[in-house]
Amino acid sequence: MAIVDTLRELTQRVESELKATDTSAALDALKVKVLGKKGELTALLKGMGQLAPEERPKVGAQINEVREHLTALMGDREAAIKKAEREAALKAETIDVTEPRKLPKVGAAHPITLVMDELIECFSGLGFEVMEGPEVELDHYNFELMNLPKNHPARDAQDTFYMDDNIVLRTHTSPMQARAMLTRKPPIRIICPGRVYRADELDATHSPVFHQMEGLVVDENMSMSDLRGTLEAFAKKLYGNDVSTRFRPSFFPFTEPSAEVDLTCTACHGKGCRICKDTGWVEVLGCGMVNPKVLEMCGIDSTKYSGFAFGIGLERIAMKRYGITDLRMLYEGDARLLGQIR
Ligand code: 2U9
Repeated sequence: MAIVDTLRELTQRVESELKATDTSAALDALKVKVLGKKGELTALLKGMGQLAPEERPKVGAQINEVREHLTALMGDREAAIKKAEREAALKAETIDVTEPRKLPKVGAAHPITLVMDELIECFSGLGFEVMEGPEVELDHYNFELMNLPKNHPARDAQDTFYMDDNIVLRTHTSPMQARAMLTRKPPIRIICPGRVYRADELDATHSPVFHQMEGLVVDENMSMSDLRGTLEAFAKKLYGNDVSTRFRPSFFPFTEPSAEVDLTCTACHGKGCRICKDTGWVEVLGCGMVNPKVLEMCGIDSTKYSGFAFGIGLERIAMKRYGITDLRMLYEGDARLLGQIR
């Protein structure tokens, strides 16, 4: 084949191959194949030795013309491919800043913890100090010092978890307060929040583990009016100024006199509704003047000092506050319930 025909055929083939080339890598390969040191055009130049000397300048010029033509075409193709590749990369890397982000799952404090923190806040503001103590207690602190002697029904195995004859799971946080009286001097102003245990079956209103916060004040001249004032201030801090307290006589072995305390029903503001069974009041806590026998057993001179104490069930407050109707819901750890309460 005459070299002119070879050049034409090569030009046409490379032009059509170039059209089909759409990546930088394929283009580089084509460049090497055609224009490279061992490429087709170089081979043609090298083959010129076989031509008659007078033909060489003409054919050399033709080869160079084709080289320039193909080099220019490849340059154009390279620019087009680079542009397309850059656009594709930009498209692939585009971030839609308006797309709603996936929210991380955020944990929340448990309703009991929320209530406990709020009560601690209230009583801290009233000058109380928080004291915590062991959940596994000596019978002596849990019962004996609380004026619950050996034959008391609360000490029955049906009501209390015994580890052995002398060790129980505390049935209230009172033993901590006994420890405080035995180790400190009045004035004592403490709250003891924490877990307590009773041998009850779990149902909608009972649980073998629940939470309390008990408070104790021991000082000179403490009277029922100090107790009332303290609990009235607490109620108003917790539920607002239009809430009042109502005291009804009651009995506890560790307090004398004792009372149950109702607060104005916050659902109906005292008018009467389903929640307060049309009474306008909701029972919230128990309290009383510390029994002088308890003071004496805990090493406090009951002729010089008097005291008052109260006990608040945290589950009851949490259930009322968050509209939870079954106690068990507080212990099931169901994120559908817990996620709604912050
Ligand atoms: C000492 C002396 C007396 C704590 C008191 C109550 C009344 C009371 C209940 C409330 C709801 C238990 O969790 S509950 O079921 N408690 O009614 N608690 S007086 O009296 C004390 C505490 C410590 C040294």
